[in-house]
Amino acid sequence: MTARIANPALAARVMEADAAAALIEPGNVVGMSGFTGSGYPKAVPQALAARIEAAHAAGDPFSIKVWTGASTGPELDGALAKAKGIDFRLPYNSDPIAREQINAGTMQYFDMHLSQVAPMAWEGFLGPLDVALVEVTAILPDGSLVPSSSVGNNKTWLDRADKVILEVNHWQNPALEGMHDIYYGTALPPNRVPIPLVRPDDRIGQPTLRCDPAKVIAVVKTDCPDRNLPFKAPDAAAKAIAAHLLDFLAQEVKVGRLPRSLLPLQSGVGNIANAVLAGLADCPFEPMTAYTEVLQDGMLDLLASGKLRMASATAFSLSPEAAHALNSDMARFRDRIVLRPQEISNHPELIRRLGCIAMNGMIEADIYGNVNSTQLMGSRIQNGIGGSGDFARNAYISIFMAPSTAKGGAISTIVPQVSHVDHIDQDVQVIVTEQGLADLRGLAPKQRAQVVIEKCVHPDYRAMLEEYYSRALRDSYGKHSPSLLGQSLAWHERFVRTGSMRG
Ligand code: 0RQ
Repeated sequence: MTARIANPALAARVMEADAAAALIEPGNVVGMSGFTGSGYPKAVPQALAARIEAAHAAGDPFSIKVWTGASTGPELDGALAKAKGIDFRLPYNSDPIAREQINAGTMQYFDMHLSQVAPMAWEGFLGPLDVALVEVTAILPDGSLVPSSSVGNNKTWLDRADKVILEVNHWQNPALEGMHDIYYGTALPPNRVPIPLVRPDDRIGQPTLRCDPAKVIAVVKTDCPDRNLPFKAPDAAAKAIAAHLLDFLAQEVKVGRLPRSLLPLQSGVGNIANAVLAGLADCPFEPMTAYTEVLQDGMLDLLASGKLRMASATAFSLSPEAAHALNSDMARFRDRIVLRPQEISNHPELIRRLGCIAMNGMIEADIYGNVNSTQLMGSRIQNGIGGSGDFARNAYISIFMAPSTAKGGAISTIVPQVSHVDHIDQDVQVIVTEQGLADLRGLAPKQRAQVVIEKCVHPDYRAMLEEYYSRALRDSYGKHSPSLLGQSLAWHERFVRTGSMRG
């Protein structure tokens, strides 16, 4: 078996990764495939990194601008960042080397809502795109492309780029063919029309990506696994957060605010999200659906057990074991999974219409329910906003969760004021820590503060927070959302100075 390249014109453009990388020029903007560690190109970025390193060794400047779907893997972001080859990056990153360079101020990073990347590219706001570098599963006889384990922004990169380089990855399961739904009905205003999706399972497009063969300058064969990272077993805090959240959902069903099958689930990445999904396996909700951006292990387990009827996403983000389970039983899962472009998986219109239950991690929240998802101590990027804003603002219920402390207790994640705001209080309805769950729906600021302090803060920080809040109630300039401007960020300032928020 070898990579499936059934179009003769494209088969004639097969070359080694080094030769393909030589076609990318210094300063090029390269739109790459890849979303949460799946479906990203693996060979050409590494060959390009080697070329960049050689150029630097010879004293020549060489860097590129990288656009992707979301996070990729060490062969892409890691290799290119290590070579100091990326001077600008969008829209989401979790690579540690790239993160270090962003925080050192040597890489520019445009952290965007994931639903907005493709529209902004079409609108011309991001500038021209020189090269699309996209991993696919196969090339069909008519030159159309079977997408890989993520769709992300590939449709837009292939359409917008002047030149296209394809990696055909033989490692990807051929049975992925037919799982994708690529919608070509988007248009720019004033010609935009409603997107005809009313159920999470609706298929509104075609299973393959279109690509003008005349633009394809190279095709590279690969046989490389995705970056499948193991999940940590949920710790006590993750289990407690999951338990609070599942109780809340059960109560919502009981009082009739949610149907017994819940509403389409959106779940963020990470161990807490995975613990919540694991907890859902033992709940009476069924048959559930998911309209989300990533399918992680917990979702796959729910699909396998039948609790989850179907799942719509833009990418997989699986542990090695789950990737193996999926690949060895693809036929069973294929008809119940739809992978879509991220402008559709994360589309505000669709999230609002479907009534998603959004469950995302956070860095910190304040007493009024503003949430910081991205920046440690207000200035160091962790990953990026990703899809959390797309879902939070438009969800039926928008939930954020985190342990109540970080860094061994030196940081309280419930603070007087967040050091950076990603999600304003109006977009945050429920906050959960291992201490408890704050249901903020319908509450005014001072009512919200009371519930957050009572339910979510760690006991080590409760007295400090109560003390701050009572001073704010007394001395604040306004009494709508009492705040002491000179003191509300003092906890963060103390951590930066001393290594602990504790007084
Ligand atoms: O640092 O790695 O040095 O120990 O931040 O924290 O606890 O590992 O968090 O993996 O659950 O991710 C918000 C980042 C949480 C994630 C965030 C430190 C902590 C650790 C990471 P170390 P954890 P998780 C769908 C939705 C935005 C995108 C999103 C995220 C590190 O959920 O990226 O939601 N969300 N997308 O020690 C200082 C605090 C801290 C703190 C934690 N208050 N102050 N440091 N840390 N809290 C998916 C996509 O969009 C693709």
